[in-house]
Amino acid sequence: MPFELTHERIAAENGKRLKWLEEDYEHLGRQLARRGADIEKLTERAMAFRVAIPSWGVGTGGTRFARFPNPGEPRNVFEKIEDCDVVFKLVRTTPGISLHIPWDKPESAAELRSFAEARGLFFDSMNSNTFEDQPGQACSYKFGSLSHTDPAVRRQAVEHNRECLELGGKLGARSHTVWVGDGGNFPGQMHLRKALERYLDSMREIYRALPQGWRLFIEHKLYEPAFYSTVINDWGTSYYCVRELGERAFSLVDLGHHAPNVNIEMIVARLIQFGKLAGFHFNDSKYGDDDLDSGSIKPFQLFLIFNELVDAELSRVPGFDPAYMLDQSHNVTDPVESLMTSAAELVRAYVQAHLVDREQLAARQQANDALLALQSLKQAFTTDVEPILAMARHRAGGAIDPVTTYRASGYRQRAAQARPATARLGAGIV
Ligand code: LRH
Ligand code: MN
Repeated sequence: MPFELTHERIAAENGKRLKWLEEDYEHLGRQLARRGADIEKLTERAMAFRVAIPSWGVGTGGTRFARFPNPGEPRNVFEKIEDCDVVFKLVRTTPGISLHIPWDKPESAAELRSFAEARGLFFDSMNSNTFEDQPGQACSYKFGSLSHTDPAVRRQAVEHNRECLELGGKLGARSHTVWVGDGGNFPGQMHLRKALERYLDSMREIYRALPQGWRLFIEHKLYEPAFYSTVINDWGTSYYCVRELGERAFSLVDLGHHAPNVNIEMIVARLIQFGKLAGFHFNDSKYGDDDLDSGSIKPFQLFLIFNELVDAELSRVPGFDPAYMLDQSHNVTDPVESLMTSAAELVRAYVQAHLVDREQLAARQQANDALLALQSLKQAFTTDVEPILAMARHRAGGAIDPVTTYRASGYRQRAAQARPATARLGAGIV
């Protein structure tokens, strides 16, 4: 591959910033020590944090109105992995890639697997797609897929999910995420209870096909593409289904899939308590499923979600093993830059959540001292942990300043030369 982001380039850029980082790190270390926190432990936690990259996130996203492709768009799954590799090289927390089928269906699974593993990357959760029709497809998903009234359509959708499991097995994946857009646009269009029954019957077949050691994730969503009723519309319905399916089925929380102002950290606490939290599709939103960059709109909500996750981690909740993934649509930024900064925002929320003095918080909760209980959280959230995040990246061989290093590398410009634009204009999320 002609244009590669070299470790030498990263080291050169780091060299310009290391002295300042060491000063800031040492100063923060003293501040945190006064609060009884060990900066080295926090840096180790930051280095150990992992979040998967969505393959569909390295291309430019769009809306139903338009999509404005970036220069050097990845044109196939291999070029998507090249761009995921750049993100991993610079932030060091994203070795996992979540594929979407058939968008990423390879000629040879073995070739794709070795291409990724040669770069220290692996395949995280698989994602099926029964929300759009493929050329030559026998049955249309216009009126649904796993919950469709026509058993032939349901069979086709189940078969597609089985193919995803089989391909994922060859790629080394260990989980499968099922999101369906099934729903209705008009009252009366669907029988609400029967639709869910049909969906569950289809999911039971998919669950039966789950390879040894795999987990099955159900992703709920309030609305879109259906605008009146959605079969798997909220966490309660998802939770009921994963309980029905069995011990290897879990509920995945996409942050953008809730009505405005829903208390998502409380849904997370419930799913943790019920032992059914699959993990996350992290993003942010102001109104609907906007798929904006994580931490860009509601950073305090992101912190409060990680506060629940860290509390569960520290209290060793049995079976607590959430899968972290980004699921964003980068319509106006360079996707590589958005993925790097979003991955960093997750580590920030995670490290800040580890700064919460949980003994102090528990005492204040026990005493019903509402104001100081909030202060226990706010002190952690308002602590600038950037020196820890940068030092963790540096020690892991990444960039102290990922975006500046990426821009200095000229990767995007060189990608544009090497990847003549074939990207179709038009609309749509990818
Ligand atoms: C649905 C969703 C789902 C993916 C798709 C790309 O809105 O969040 O996770 O399959 O986006
Ligand atoms: Mn999602």
